[in-house]
Amino acid sequence: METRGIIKAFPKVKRHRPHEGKDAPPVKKPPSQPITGNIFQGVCIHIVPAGIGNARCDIFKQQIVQNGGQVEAAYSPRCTHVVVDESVDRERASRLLKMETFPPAVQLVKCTWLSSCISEKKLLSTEDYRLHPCDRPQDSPAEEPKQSFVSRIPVLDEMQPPDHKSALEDPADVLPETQEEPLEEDTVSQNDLEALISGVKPDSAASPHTQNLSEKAKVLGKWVCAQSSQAKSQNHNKHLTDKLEQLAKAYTHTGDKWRALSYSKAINALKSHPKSISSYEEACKIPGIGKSMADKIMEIMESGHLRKLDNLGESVSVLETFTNIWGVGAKTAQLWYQQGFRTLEDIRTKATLTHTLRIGLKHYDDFLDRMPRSEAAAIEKTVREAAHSVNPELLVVACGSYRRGKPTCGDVDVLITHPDGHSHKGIFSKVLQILHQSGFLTDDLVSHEENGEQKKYMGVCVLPGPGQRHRRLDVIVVPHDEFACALLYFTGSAHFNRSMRALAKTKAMSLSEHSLNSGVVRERSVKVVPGLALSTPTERAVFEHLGIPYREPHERDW
Ligand code: 8GT
Ligand code: MN
Ligand code: MN
Repeated sequence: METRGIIKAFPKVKRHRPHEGKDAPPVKKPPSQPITGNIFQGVCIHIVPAGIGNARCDIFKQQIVQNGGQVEAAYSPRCTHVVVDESVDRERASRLLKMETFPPAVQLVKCTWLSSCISEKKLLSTEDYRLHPCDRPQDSPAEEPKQSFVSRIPVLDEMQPPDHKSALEDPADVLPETQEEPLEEDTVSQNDLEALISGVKPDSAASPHTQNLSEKAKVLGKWVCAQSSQAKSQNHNKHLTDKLEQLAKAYTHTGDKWRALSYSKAINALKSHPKSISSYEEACKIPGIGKSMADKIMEIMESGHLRKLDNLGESVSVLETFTNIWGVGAKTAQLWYQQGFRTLEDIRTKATLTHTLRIGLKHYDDFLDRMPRSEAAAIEKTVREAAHSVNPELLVVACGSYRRGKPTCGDVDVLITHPDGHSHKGIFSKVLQILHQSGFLTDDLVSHEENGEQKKYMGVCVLPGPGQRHRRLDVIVVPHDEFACALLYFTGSAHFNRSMRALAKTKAMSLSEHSLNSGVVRERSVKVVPGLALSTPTERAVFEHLGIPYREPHERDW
């Protein structure tokens, strides 16, 4: 059996990594063991049960009292704090409490403040949790002020406090019975959401197709990479997912990654649900769908519409226009928005542009247009012929969405290797030179990225003949002993890959585009022992090492 040594760290280009380089916002939930102390000393709290639920209210009350605080069954002048569900805005709080105004001394806060105090074992400032007069309800689009979505936009996510997620959490996430979810390969925050489950709940009565699974299969049922994405090909809830996808997209453009990921998790769950959702209760039972999401589902079911979509405001479409430029992320788009830019013309004439962004702008329309498979095949063939003119033994494979069998492709991802293990060396620039000389490659975005022993090119190509559009092309050259892992990585989907890496992590393994290592030691999610590479001559070997059934590329389209 072949083993290899330590794998080098490698740079990543434009990989979508929420909160890169920052501590993940902590997931807050009340501790399972009751804690005692005095964190609520001198504090008198009234909890408005609406939306929180009696069971959860009782737990909160118990924890307040056990920690030296007082609980008032109804609002009284003794109250220092009034706690409401995430879904309740100030207006609704007034109605529930039958009070026009609140004395300034009383703090009207969301219940995440309470759960955060309990989990952090200290009385936290209410600043980030307070309900302001114009506050936006988290769960009640019906009551949402028109401005609210827009008002968040100018805030760069990098500027937000590390625990800003707390105010955004789905209430379901802080329920005591919330289960720990499998963790990501290299981050422990928002990616966790994505790494997870398709919505196939192993022990769910609502999922008859999972009822007879063995224990092992039940555990695997949590993992996207252990499921065939075909499960969602028969989407029984398209009327719901179409609307939610629009909202998820808006959150992506505004840089609200946490919400965007929550939505993407719920959308996957709905798509793979075996039937059309017919009730609020049914929606709530699906893992990945909390109360606020279930409310939105109900709104679409009942009205055929999601009012939140009407209130997105100008900034969302402007940010979308900007992030659609290749190389522009939410951060740059927000910066431009703050600088007063509103159109592509503004960007062309007023923004400071790098070489890459100029190319992105130049081919703006072409890059947005997904190409048919046949065109992707013609592009792959062009690259293959150039490679074979250098060395006819080179293996050339189109990966990405093309290999997953998608009818259209956003770009073409071509992987090149040589079976003898060394003749891949030196071919990278030769192949690209041929493609440049023939006029096939028109612009370089990243002309040469080294990633360990792998080399990557990102650029723009055009097929010969009239009326052809410019297309994005990625070319990757890898050593043959990394071929299977590279193939897996570049085939994706990105969501599938995250799931597989997360699964590897639970087995003291580590999966990258280079190798699958075992015997990995992590301390607080940081790799301290890189382990040794396992033999992975084929993609199938990777699945086997991980103990999951092999999935064909078209089954990896999560
Ligand atoms: P597409 O049709 O939109 O191109 O869909 P795709 O083919 O699945 O996406 P891609 O962005 O071309 O990425 C293909 C694979 O390459 C992904 O599965 C991912 O693992 C890997 N990958 C990179 N670089 C990047 C990157 O910068 N962003 C993303 N999202 N994935 C990347 O190698
Ligand atoms: Mn692609
Ligand atoms: Mn690509």
